[in-house]
Amino acid sequence: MTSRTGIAPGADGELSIDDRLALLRRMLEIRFFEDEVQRLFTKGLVRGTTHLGQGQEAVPVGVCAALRDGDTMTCTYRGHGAVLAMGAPLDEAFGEILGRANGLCRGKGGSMHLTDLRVGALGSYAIVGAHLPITVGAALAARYTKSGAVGVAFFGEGSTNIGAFHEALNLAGIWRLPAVFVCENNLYGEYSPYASTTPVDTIAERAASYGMPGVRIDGNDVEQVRATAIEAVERARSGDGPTLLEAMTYRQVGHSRSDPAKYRPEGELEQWLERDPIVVYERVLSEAGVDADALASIRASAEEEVAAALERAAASPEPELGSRLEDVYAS
Ligand SMILES: Cc1ncc(C[n+]2csc(CCOP(=O)(O)OP(=O)(O)O)c2C)c(N)n1
Ligand SMILES: [Mg+2]
Repeated sequence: MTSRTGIAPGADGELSIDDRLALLRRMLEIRFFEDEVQRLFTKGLVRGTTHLGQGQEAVPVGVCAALRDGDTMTCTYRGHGAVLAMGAPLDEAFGEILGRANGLCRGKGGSMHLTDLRVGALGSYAIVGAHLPITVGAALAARYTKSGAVGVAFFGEGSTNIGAFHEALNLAGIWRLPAVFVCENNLYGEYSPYASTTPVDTIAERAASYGMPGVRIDGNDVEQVRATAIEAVERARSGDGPTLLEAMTYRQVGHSRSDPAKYRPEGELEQWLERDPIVVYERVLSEAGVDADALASIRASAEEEVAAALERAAASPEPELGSRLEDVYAS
């Protein structure tokens, strides 16, 4: 069975060059997708808001490469990368953001609510922390039905100051549920730097309160993310309980929409741009013998695929008026 990124899950051995190129390719698709969303937003074609994650791609791509069919994932409003890393089609993701009928939620959810049950993406949630108990529920369901599935939740470091985080980890810890909690520590919660809101040095150490391992990793190193996620996923699948991963990363853009991120100290962005996960990985692959032409052609074909997906989404009609009463229910 192949993972969500198209490479063998849980393969302990060295990644083949093809596997490594698949990881790079998925990161590039997500990057080009989000660059395009930013352009669409500036042109006034996106209703509502957007929260982009350029610079954080290695976290969802590395983690989802450790998952297999049947596993589930929940994420936040900054979740385009996670949903695409699970394998949601690019054109339907664009369609959702543009409010088109071909959208993942038929155009009713928008950027903050990308969902694709076909690939185990149980939803993107705008309420900070709200999805962690949902992943606990998915993990409990997996235990109850003996499906062998693992539930993953992605969230920011700011979310670990909210009650739902603590309740979710407590329950998952006491019941040793098959869950992996992935904190994308991008150093800011909206406009507040980490140290101004969080009284512990690391998020990983919060795991101790809930009887699970907490591991801090370089979230801009896709292979390190994948390797750590494989261990956590295997631990969960084999009945040994949940893990809290803290992936250190950086959002290269503002919190949302047109936030220019003026609150960041001078030079910080430039330092992190040098550690851009895609640039870093291209260098790793180049040192491993992949030639510059091959890397350039992967870039070009990812860019083309994203452009073609956008064209298909833009050609999709707006939802019919009558569809507003579909997918809603009252009991
Ligand atoms: C319960 C709740 N409180 C406040 C907000 C407003 N809010 C939106 S994003 C955000 C910051 C979250 O930061 P973090 O968890 O670090 O995630 P990041 O945005 O950095 O990915 C806040 C406070 C919200 N959406 N929900
Ligand atoms: Mg944050």
